[in-house]
Amino acid sequence: MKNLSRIALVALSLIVMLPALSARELHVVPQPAYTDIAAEGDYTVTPKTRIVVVDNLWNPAERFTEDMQRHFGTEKPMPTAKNGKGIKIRLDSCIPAEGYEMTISEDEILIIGGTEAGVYYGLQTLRQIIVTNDGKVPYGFIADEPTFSYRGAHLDVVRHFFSVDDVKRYIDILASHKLNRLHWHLTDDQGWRIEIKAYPELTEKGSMRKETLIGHGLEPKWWDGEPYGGYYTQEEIRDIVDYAAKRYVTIVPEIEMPGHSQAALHALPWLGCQEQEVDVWTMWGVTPEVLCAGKETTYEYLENVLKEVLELFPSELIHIGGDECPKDRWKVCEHCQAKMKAEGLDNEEQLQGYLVARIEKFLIANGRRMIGWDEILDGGVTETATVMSWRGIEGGIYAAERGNDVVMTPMNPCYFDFYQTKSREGEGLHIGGHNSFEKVYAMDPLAGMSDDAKKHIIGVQCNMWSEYLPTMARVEKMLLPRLAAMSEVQWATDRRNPATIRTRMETLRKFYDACGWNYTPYYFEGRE
Ligand code: TNX
Repeated sequence: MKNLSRIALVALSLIVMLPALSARELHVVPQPAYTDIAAEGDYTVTPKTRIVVVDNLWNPAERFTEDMQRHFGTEKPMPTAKNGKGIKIRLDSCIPAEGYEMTISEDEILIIGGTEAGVYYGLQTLRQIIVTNDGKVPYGFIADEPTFSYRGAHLDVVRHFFSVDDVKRYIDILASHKLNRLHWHLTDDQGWRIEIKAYPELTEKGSMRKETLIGHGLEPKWWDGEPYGGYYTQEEIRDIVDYAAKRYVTIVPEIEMPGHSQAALHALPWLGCQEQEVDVWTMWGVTPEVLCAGKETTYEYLENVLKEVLELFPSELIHIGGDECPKDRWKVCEHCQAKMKAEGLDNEEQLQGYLVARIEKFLIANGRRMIGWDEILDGGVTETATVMSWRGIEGGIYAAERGNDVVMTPMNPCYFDFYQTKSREGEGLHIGGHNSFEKVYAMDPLAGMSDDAKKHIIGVQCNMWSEYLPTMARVEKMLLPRLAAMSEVQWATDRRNPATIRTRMETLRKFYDACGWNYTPYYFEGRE
C-alpha cells in the first residue's frame, strides 16, 4: 500500500511536471531556426518595460509600442530611450538581412537584427510570446532567419473593393506573420481601382459596375441590381505604400494587360481592336474583350499608366498580369494582324509575347523588373522576366530550370479563395476547390526541380481572389489560420515542425483572439 501510494505520488508529480517542462518549449509560428530555452526563469514584460533603441531603430520600436498598446490597453506603454535596461534593439551586419538573434536574460531582452526588418521580426516573435504568455518571456536564446526573400500574399480589390483601413488591417496581419510582400491586384474586368491622372476616365467610368453577380452565375443568373465600385486616389495609395513600408512590406502593384482589361475598355474604348463599347463586366471568369496589341496607341497608354504606377510604388518588381487573354479579337483585327506581319510573328500567342517583352523593356529602362502570371511563358518569355506560377508548379519549374526567377503560387494549395474543408459545411458560398490548412502546410515549393533551379525560386505566395468575399471580415476568415501554415512554408520551409504545429497553433489562436482578428475554427476542430 505504502509503495503504491509512493508510485502514485511519483506519477502524479511527473504529470504535474510534464506540462511545466513542455511549457518551456517556445510556441511560436513560424518555427524559429534555433531555440535554446532555459529550464526556468522568465523576464516579465510590463507596460513600464523600457525599449532601448540603438542604431536609430525608432521605426521598429514605434511599431512594437503600438502593438503593445493594443495588448496592454494602457496609453503609451513602454517608453523608448537611448540607454538603460529593458528590451534593447540594435543592428549587426553579420546577421542575415532579415534575420535576428534574441537573448533573454535576467538583465534584459536583447534583439540584434541584420537590418531594421530583422529587428522587426525579432519583435514580432517577442510579441507572440508576450501576448500569449502573460508577458513572461522564458530565459534563453533564439536565432532566426527566413528561407525565402519573397514572402507574399495577394489581395484582389477589384471583384470587391476594400477601404484604406481594410487594406491596412490586411497588411498588419501579413506583417505579424513575417510576410514581406503584398501583391495588390488593382485592375481587372470588373473595375479599375487606381487613380491615373493621365486618364481620369479610368476611375471616373471604369471604377463602377452596374451590379454584382449573386451566386455562381449558373442558369438562371442573378444580379443584385446595385451599382458597385470604388477606387484609391494617388494620395491614398501613397499612404498605404508608406504604411506597408513601415511594416517592412513592399507592395507589388498589378496592372493587368492585355487581358482582364474590360473596365479600362469601358473607360477608353479606343484601347480595343474594334473600339467596341463594352460595360464594366458583371460576370466572373474570362472575357474575350482585351486590349488591342496592334495599335501603337495601346503601348503609349500602357507606358503612361505605368509611369504613374512607378511614381507611386518603389517596388523593384512590377506585376503586369498577362494571364487569361483570349485571342478571338486579335485574330480578326487588322491592327493586330499587321503588327504580327511587321514583327515576323507566327501567331497570336507570339503577339502577346511581343507585348509583354516590350513592356518589360520599358520597366527595365526605368530601373524595375517585370513579373507576370505563368501565361507569359506561352508566348516565349525573356530571360529576365520573373514568373508567378499559378496554374500548377510545372510552369514555375520550367521557368526556374531556364534560369528565370519564380514565385510559386500554384492554385492548389495557394488559392485562399478555395474552400477550407471537404464537407464545406458552414463555409458559405465560395468559388470552389479545397485547400485546407493541412494542404497548405504540406506544400513543398522546391519539389521536382534541379538544385540549380531551386536557386531561382525566390518565394511563395497565397492569393486572395475576392469574387465571393464582399467584406474584410470574410477575407480574414479565408486568410486565417491558413496564413500561419503559409508563413511557416515561406519562412521556415526546411524546419517545419509537423509534430508541434497543432500545439503552436493553439497558442497562436490566443494571439489571434487578442488581436481581434477573424479566423475560421475548422482546423482547430480537426476538420480538414
Ligand atoms: C483565376 S489566377 C484568375 C482570377 C480569378 C481566380 C479565381 C489568375 C491569374 N486568374 O482572375 O479571380 O482564378 O480563383
